[in-house]
Amino acid sequence: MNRVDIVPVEGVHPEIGLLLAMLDDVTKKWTNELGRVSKETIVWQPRPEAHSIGALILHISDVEAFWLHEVGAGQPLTEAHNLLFLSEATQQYAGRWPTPPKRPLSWYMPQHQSIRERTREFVRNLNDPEHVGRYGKREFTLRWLLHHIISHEAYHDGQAVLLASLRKPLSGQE
Ligand code: NI
Repeated sequence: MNRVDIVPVEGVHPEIGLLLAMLDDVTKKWTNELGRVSKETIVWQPRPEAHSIGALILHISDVEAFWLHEVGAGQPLTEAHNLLFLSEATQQYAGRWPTPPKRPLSWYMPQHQSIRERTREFVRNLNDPEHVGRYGKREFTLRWLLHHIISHEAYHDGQAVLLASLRKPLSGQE
């Protein structure tokens, strides 16, 4: 019998290790499922101001940096970060998504990876699920912040995979 498990990252608090392992597992699954997509597919929006794969990758990364780097680790995001990740141009609750840069996936994924590397560093250093970050009038535990980023990425990654599938020709058709 093969056992299926999620193996916590070692060398940190067990809850932190489990959440870090879950976060990387989510990323691995959707990036595998997305596969290779062209620049044209990355910037494609099914209607004006709609989601695109490119804007979704930037948004997933940006939200991770906001909650874990700024709120969790107390490292404010820079203006350069906000411009690169289209933070202000992305108005997801108003249903407005910007047209992302026409760049290959080999440009987009390292943006996500660089955010993830800083996340790992910050979270490993904090290494306390009860650590509290403040935003507005609320306090957020590091445990909740990691949970939130895992579910946020899982929520948006399926949208990126769906957009890629909408661009593929139906089988038997050109
Ligand atoms: Ni979002």
